[in-house]
Amino acid sequence: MSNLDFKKFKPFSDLSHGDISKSYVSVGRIETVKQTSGPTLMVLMDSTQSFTFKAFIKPGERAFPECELGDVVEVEYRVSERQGSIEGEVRSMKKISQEHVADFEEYIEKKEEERFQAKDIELTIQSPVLEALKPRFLHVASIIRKAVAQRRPIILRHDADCDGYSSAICLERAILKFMDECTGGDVMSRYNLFRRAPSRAPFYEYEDAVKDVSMMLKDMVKNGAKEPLVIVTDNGSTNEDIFAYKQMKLYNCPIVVIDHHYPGEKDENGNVEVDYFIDGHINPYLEGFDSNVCSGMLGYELARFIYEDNNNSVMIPAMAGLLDHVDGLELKTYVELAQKEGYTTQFMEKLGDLIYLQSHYMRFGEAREFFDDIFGNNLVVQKEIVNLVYPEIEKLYTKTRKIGKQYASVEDFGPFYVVQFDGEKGTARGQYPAVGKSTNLIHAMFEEELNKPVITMTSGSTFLTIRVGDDIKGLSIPEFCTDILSKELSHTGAEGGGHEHAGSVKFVEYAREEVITAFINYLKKISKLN
Ligand SMILES: [Mn+2]
Repeated sequence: MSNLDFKKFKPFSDLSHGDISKSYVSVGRIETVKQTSGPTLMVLMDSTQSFTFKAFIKPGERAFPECELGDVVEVEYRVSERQGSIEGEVRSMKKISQEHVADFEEYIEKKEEERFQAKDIELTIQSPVLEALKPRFLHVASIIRKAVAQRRPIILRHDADCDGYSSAICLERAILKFMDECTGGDVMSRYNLFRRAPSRAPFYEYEDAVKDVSMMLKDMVKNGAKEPLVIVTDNGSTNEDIFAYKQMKLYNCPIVVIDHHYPGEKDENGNVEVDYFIDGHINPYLEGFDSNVCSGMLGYELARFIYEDNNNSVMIPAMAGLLDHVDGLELKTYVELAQKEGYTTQFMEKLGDLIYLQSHYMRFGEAREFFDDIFGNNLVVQKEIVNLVYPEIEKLYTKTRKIGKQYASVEDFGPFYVVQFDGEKGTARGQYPAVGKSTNLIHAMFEEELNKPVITMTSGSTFLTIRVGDDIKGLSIPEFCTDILSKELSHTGAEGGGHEHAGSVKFVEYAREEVITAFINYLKKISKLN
């Protein structure tokens, strides 16, 4: 048995527009087969990259049916142009002999390994947190690069706030850049193999996973795609995400997480609970730090390990940190670097606020090109959209504050004030700002006006949203949920959580008064501690 000499075949990465009309022979594995109403489209991959071929017998008829998905074939073709890209017009195609398939697999695997391994590069800033996370950056970047190199579809899930978008856009750009390198710049691959989707709940919800699975299965049947890699950012580290992970794992999807929310304590194996369901995890808590290095910063650094030359501006991690209200050395450094590039703190805060508004209107939509522009692909749009939209946002905020001032009730609890606002009577459904943001605005307004700390409660028939002033001690919303709601009021269907001083609770409509009374009683206890 002789070894197949791969050197005599034309590597796909060598093909360029200069080869148009020339004929070659190559060997590759069939990665995609798509039957159109005209020709059969096939994507082949060799040790260098993937390349699209067009084979035609009759309109709508599958060409070379003996060559199936996953087969390694020898293909004779002529290079032609289609919409600015190049592709191969197949003259003949045949499966290579069984003994040579093993050679090919071995050869391609070795080459792939070299290609997808992330390079150990420097971080953009000096930070003990990021330095401690470096092995995790390398591990997760290699998983992502491998998926791209192997034409595995990618679903990028993220929180729908500024930090979540910031992290996701940084990753999206790096992934698409590396994908271009792997496909020779094929535009369709960017849309067939990559999808970004915001999650409305502050975690990867089961509803999201069901949508992802149904799209994935369609893609597998229709386009012969592999199971997708799921990337979750600015969400994903907490127990609430596990149900959705279990759904994706039923189909063997690899999953990686980039987050800065508290993931729970490590067990005796050094794992947090979600670690048993995912393949890679970046979170400052895992190395003994806290949430002050936010997802936008983690995504910005990780993007460089995926593809170093990725067009991300240092303005993005700075803006993410400002809007997520984090503090520390990293925020300070990124903001200084962004200022050197001409971005003022004020501009970044406005732009970040604008992302909340766009996200609100976009709901589940990807809006890839639009967000790419807002994040600086088009610097004129980035600048002008702030001038265009921010005055409108300010009007909406002023309106909300006035409504809050008129209708909210303020009660003196001794060491602090309790502000109560009806979120259903005081905000308009579907309009910006919604309840969460309105609560922030009203809370900030009363904090500024009153001479003691403030707790703001916005309630509706099925929810209670809470904001607590920094100086108030002993109060924890997650603790209220676990100790009081789930123990004493489990019949209300109440469920909730969040951070210590900002969170929300959902319950059935019958239970509104009960839950509010329980929280007021909890506050009375807290008032004695302050
Ligand atoms: Mn965040």
